[in-house]
Amino acid sequence: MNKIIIKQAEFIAGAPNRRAWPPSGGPEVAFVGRSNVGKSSLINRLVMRKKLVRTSSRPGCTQQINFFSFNSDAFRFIDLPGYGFARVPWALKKSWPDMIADYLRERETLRGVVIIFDVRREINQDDKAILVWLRKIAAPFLPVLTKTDKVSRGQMMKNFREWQKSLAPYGTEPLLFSSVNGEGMEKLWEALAPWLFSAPDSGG
Ligand SMILES: Nc1nc2c(ncn2[C@@H]2O[C@H](COP(=O)(O)OP(=O)(O)OP(=O)(O)O)[C@@H](O)[C@H]2O)c(=O)[nH]1
Ligand SMILES: [Mg+2]
Repeated sequence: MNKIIIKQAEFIAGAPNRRAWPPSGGPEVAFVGRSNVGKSSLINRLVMRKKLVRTSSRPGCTQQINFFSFNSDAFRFIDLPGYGFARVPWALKKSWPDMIADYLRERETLRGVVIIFDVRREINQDDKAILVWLRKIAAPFLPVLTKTDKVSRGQMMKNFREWQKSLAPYGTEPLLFSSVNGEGMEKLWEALAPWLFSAPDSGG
């Protein structure tokens, strides 16, 4: 694959609900995962923009659906609020499932979903629920294990094998990633390319 060069990057909209979605344009890939797992940081790293997407060490940083457009809308990345964080305001927690589910189910330009896990943690009930649901709506998805820089190589391989086992029932293999040292960048771009740079699947 040719290296993707991000010539232009822009925030196009932050949407708390469907009415606020921007008109569809370039193909979209959405990033989901538990609160604080590193979704926003991963997007910044992928597109080599340190401050495009707001990140925070405090969970619950992203509270709406944020749409980012690249290279004159050749494609878009969609940053979703994290799930499973107890201190997120109650109103948001209550609206989260609708906010995210509406988008994932109904956005016609959505090509795929990257589901992000912390390589140091184990799969939990929330993760399983999302995976089951993504399969149910037949959304193409790709698991990514991030924060690999936080563990030793030995520990990482051990955790990687655990994640492989946890994700096998959902029919997918995870990729490894670090937003700090860039591990896994190339493989992740390679995995995203068919979603972003090929003609949409014509068979409904
Ligand atoms: N060491 C390390 N830290 C990371 C990595 N990715 C994210 N972080 C840190 O983890 C924290 C959360 O990162 P965010 O990117 O804001 O996480 P998020 O999933 O978008 O969080 P919410 O929007 O709250 O759901 C921040 O302090 C980041 O600096 C990584 O690959 N390695
Ligand atoms: Mg975020």
